[in-house]
Amino acid sequence: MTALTIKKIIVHRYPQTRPDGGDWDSRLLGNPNPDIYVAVYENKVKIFDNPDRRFDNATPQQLPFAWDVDVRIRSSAEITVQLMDYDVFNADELMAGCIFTPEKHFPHRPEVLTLKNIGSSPVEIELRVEWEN
Ligand SMILES: [Ca+2]
Ligand SMILES: [Ca+2]
Repeated sequence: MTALTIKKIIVHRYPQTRPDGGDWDSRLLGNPNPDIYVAVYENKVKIFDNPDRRFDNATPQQLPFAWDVDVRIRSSAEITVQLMDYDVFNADELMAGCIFTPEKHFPHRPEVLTLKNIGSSPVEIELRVEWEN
């Protein structure tokens, strides 16, 4: 089995509003800006998240957001990286997600994987990884 380990996750761009243009959080409850953390799924099974290490009330001026992590994934698996908005009174919200299969989309095994999703939920996430033989 070929595998790689995500060592760092860096967010360079995130959707600043919901797809409908609304705020991620209610201004009535305080700050409208999202509280950002990441989640990683391998073949639709969640294998990592870090809500305790979120960036509260995030603004674009604070970019990039970076976390040191240690998440081992299979290169043949479908990997989903999600940006999440931590919420207190309801379920956390999915802000944006990127789906890729390492060996298919990065066959030359770079140490930096750039994930982008442009459109109604623009996002750019950089993964620093270590490949195994
Ligand atoms: Ca919210
Ligand atoms: Ca929130």
